[in-house]
Order: sequence, then structure tokens, then C-alpha cells
Amino acid sequence: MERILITGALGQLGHEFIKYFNNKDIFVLATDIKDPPKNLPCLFEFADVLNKERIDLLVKKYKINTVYHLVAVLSANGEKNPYNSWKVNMESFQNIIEISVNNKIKKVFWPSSIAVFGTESNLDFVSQNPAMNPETIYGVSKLAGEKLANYYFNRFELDIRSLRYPGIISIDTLPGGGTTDYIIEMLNSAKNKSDYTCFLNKETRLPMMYIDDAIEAAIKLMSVDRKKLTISSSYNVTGFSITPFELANEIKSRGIDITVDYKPDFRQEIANSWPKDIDDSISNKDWGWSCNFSLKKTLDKVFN
Ligand code: AKB
Repeated sequence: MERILITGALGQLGHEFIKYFNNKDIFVLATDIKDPPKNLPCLFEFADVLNKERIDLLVKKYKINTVYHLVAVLSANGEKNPYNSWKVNMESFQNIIEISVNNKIKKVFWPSSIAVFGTESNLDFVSQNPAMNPETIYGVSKLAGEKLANYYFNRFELDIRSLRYPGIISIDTLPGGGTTDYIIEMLNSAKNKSDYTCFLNKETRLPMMYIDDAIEAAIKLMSVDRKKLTISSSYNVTGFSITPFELANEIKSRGIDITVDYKPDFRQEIANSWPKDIDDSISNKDWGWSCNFSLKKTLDKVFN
């Protein structure tokens, strides 16, 4: 029987994982450093994952055997304070690793990102293991985390599983401080019938994925027999790729009248170092991954 701890549980992914596990009647302890909403359907404890003793205590108290460690400062926010981003992203992961080894945690899920790539990665279509020189502190910390995952699997057989997420599209729960956030902002503007100023230029192609696919991918990866996994760092996954201009046209083709302006800011440079498209065939081969949500199906969900 799984007993799951989710850190950073009130973020974009956390909310959806809680919903998913709640529907399956699985025990979940959600932790975060923010106030939980009143209707959170699971146990909640305030806990800063930089406080190792507190997390260790909660793991013992609630007999946790699986961890979804979702705490992260995303790419754009990360550039505002790289020192703090490294601390939050890496010290928290190192704490979770140590606690997991000491408490014999069965499995850890930890999201990586397309931010691990860089301009030498053949960005038109990145393979699973190209040259990787990330240009953001977020990307550097995610790549370092991937190396840690690989190291601790080899050293202690700690079963950490990870996906390199593209931009994740959810409407109910907003992300915070990412470079792919424009897509959610534009979709929300369209839903609210307001115009939108995009912080990326109109031709910036980036990979995206609908939230249901993001959850499904993680659950699938977490449930497969470890022997099937040939990668112990992080797996490429994607849904579809799109530019802001193409998205604006798709929205308009649904009869929604939206004016989109383009005023690229510092996030443009980040996006320029990220993939346009991703080869996720190894995920397909190893654990049967394929996305369910095309662009059309995603927009049907968003606008229905
Ligand atoms: C970001 O934009 O920073 C994130 C990501 C792709 O990891 N959404």
C-alpha cells in the first residue's frame, strides 16, 4: 500500500497529483510553506523541505514509503536570485535523498525539465542524451539533480524516477515564474476575453504538454518494473510543439477575438536555449509512454 509524501504540494503539479491520488484512495501527506486551501482533500502539514529534521519526522510519523518531491524555483524566477534557486532546488533534493535512503523509501518521483538542454543540444529535435550545457541556474540545478539521481541509484539503489517536463498546460492551477508560462497566460486571457502581451517573440517554438498527460506520464513511469528502465537520470517526454503566433491563430480559429502583442523580455533568451521539439522515443520503448493530448484535444479541454 502506497503512503505518499508530496513536497511543494500546492504548486501546479502538486494539486493535480493530490486530485489523482485522492480519486484512487491512496494515502497522501501534502506539505508546503503556503496556506492550504480549505477544501484540500488530503492531510496537510506545513514543512519547509530545507528543514531536514522536520521532513524526516513527518516521514516517520506518517510511515511514508513514496515521495513526490515537487519543490522548485522555475527558470525565470531562478534568474532573479540564482544563489537562492540553487539552494532551494538542490539542498531540498539532497535532503529528500538522504531521508529516503535512511528511511528505506521505496520510490521517489522528481521532475526534471527541458531546461537541462542548451544551444549545443541540437535544439530542433533534442535526443535523450545530447551535449548539455544549460544556460539558466534552473537548468544547471536540474541537470545536477539528474546526475545525483543516477549516482544515488548506483550507490544505494535509491529508486528515483524522473521526467524532463516541457511546458505544462493547466488552467485551474497556475505555474509561477517559468518561461513556458506564456501559454497559460494567453489561454487565460482568451478565456477572459482580454488582450494579451506575450513576453516571447511570436516565432518561439517550445514543447508543451497538457497537465493530464504530465500526471499520467509520472504515474506510468512510477508503476513500471524498474528493470525495464534503461535510464536512471531523467526521461524525455513531450506532447506537442507550438509558437505564440500559432497559438493565437488557433484561439482565433475557435471564434475567440483576442489581440496579442509581442514584447519579448529576458525570458526570450532563456527560450532561445531550449528545445523546439523533443525525441521521446526511449520513453516509449522503455515504459510505453505516448501522449494522449494533441494541441486540438488540449484546447478542447481548455475551452469547453
Ligand atoms: C519553466 O518554464 O521554467 C518550466 C519548465 C519548462 O521547466 N515550465
